[in-house]
Amino acid sequence: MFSKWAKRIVAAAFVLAIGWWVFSGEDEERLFASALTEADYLQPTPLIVNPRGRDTVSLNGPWNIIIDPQDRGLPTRALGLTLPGFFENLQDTGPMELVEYRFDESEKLQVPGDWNTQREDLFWYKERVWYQRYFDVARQDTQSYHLYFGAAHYEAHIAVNGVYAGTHKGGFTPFNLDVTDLLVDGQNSVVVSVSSKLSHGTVPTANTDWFNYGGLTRDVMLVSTPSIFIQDYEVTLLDEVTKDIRVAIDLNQPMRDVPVRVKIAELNADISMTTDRDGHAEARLTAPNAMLWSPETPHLYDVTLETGGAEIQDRIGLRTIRVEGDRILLNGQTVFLRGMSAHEETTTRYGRNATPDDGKAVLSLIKELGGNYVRLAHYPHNAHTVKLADEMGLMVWSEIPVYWDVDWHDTGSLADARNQLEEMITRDRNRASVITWSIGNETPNSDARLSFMENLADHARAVDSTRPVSAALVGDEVGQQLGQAIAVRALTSDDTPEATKQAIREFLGPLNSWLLDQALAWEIIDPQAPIIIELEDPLGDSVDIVGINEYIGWYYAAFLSPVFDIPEAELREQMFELMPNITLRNAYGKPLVISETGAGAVAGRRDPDMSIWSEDYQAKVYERQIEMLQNSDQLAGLSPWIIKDFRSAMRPLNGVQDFWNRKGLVSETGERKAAFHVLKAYYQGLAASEAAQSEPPQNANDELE
Ligand code: GCB
Repeated sequence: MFSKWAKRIVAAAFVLAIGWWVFSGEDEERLFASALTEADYLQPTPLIVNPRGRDTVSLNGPWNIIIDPQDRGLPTRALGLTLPGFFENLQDTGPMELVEYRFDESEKLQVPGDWNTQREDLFWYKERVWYQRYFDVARQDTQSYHLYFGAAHYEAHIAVNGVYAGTHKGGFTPFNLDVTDLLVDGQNSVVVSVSSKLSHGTVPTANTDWFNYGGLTRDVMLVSTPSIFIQDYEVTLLDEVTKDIRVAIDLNQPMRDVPVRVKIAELNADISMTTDRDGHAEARLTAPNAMLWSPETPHLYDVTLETGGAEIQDRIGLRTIRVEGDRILLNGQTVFLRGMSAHEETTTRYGRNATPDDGKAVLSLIKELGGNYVRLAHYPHNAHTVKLADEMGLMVWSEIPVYWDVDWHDTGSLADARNQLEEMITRDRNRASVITWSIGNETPNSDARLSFMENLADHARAVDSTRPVSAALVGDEVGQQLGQAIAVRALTSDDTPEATKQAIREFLGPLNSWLLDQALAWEIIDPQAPIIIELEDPLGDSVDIVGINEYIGWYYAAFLSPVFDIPEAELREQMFELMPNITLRNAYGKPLVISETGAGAVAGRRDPDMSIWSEDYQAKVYERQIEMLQNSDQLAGLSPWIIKDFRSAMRPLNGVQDFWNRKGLVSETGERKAAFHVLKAYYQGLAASEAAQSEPPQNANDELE
């Protein structure tokens, strides 16, 4: 019927059509490239404050998982089609259906919990894991439903009943998604894909001296609210003398004339207010008998907030915190921070803290030391821990993971850091224990970094104007000036071998060497004079509390030894000798907090010869530090590094570290090292003398005696 040529033409057209269908739209794309690009990401809905004080159902427990190191479960584009990937939680319904994954009957992981310590083969795993579980909902039309994640490290994509619902970046802050329209009455399925991979563009980057455990590391819950509800609220003591309190709420929508009631029963406060057109309401009250929160009296008030028949319960402490000159004032009184730094790891489990008890074990160690303060490094810790700090009476430094070198030029990194900062503050602004928001740790000085960090400082103040902003500075000046002091001493000592003097002169270069000689000849430099180390990092000018990380007694010697050609042992000895003569200060007249100092020690290793890694050496560093810090008038507190040995991929030294950073005062299993007792004696002594000073005399005669 058709000619041979006609058949050929039809066949060719058919092949071309198929080819067009297969490759259309894919000129620029890789086969099986993810169809979920950053441009398509749906952002979480604004953060709901205090979900645990509302109507919630826990989604903790075992979740089904699929390990996906090649991201194959993400929606992909192939053959001109967009394939939904594992979000769909597809079930094969017959023997002829090809579905190459299955959540049902898969392996399980506990949520909350990191994957690294739940399965040996996932210990070093950083790529993608898919989580899935079912949950029942008795859906009510009047209610809104929100999936709340305490944290997912680092990036999470979420789908409900097969529909992609949102993405969150940042491994230590909470987020929630409004899933009202996606839920059905009865059984629902949620799928979460979590990737723990960090890169140059993430905050933090992959370069961290701590272990970034992956997965759904904190509580997951379904929060149910009316359609109009209180999204956020603040109860703040404005003045410690008048005891004026500000109560403010924000609805989830800009809606006027919505009645809201706030009760603080113990203060006989029962406030009724109505929202303005922005959905905001606020009121002031004066409570002359209010008891102020402090580490000694960590009193919390039961607060109930109510609108539309839905109640929120919270327990809130009342206190003021501010900086005046180089002092930190809690409730108008100078307070000295007797603290410790802590990572979010405990002695009672390997891995990331997941439960309130985990956090409690860490905070209890700091209480045992006689501490009143904890630096929660280097990222926001679990909400449970901060609540416990409220209850146990520990002041908190809360930090975002802007650590070492993030990409200062990348607007994406800045947006990410700002978002983590805002989520941290929003979550915890009602926690009396939190006295400062830290915008980062050891960020090296440059113009780009300064404008990045100033942006964060401004943002912190815009979100919360009631707390000082801080940062832990790397303190380049410490190493430099210590090196200088050691060089001057060596050059002026008759005991220094000529070869060493030569090495130091070579390091200084001919000009500096000549200048130094002149300065010594004119007695402008006195080799025996006290050493004043002043921090001039310009970031110090932008924050309210200047944190400095200094490791005098531990680092520096190893760096200086090859440069000066002086044996490390000798340099360590010199550091110890110099320490009582060193004064640390900042150029800005602000409160100075030693945000880190310390030394490594293997628990149980004792050595009267003071070799490094012994408990004895670590204890000596603590003793000298305590002595040295008495010289600093600006000193407002300290949080040595660190309460407990913690996991770090950066610490491989076998037989000593074995991937643990050993600067803990206790080992990973809780053995107290000698330095623990040194610091305990110091802190308990300080606490006792503070208590004695603040105690009113029994009667007038007592005072005279
Ligand atoms: C630091 C860092 C901290 C490290 C610590 C150390 O300065 O801020 O993250 O773990 O030193 O052990 O060297």
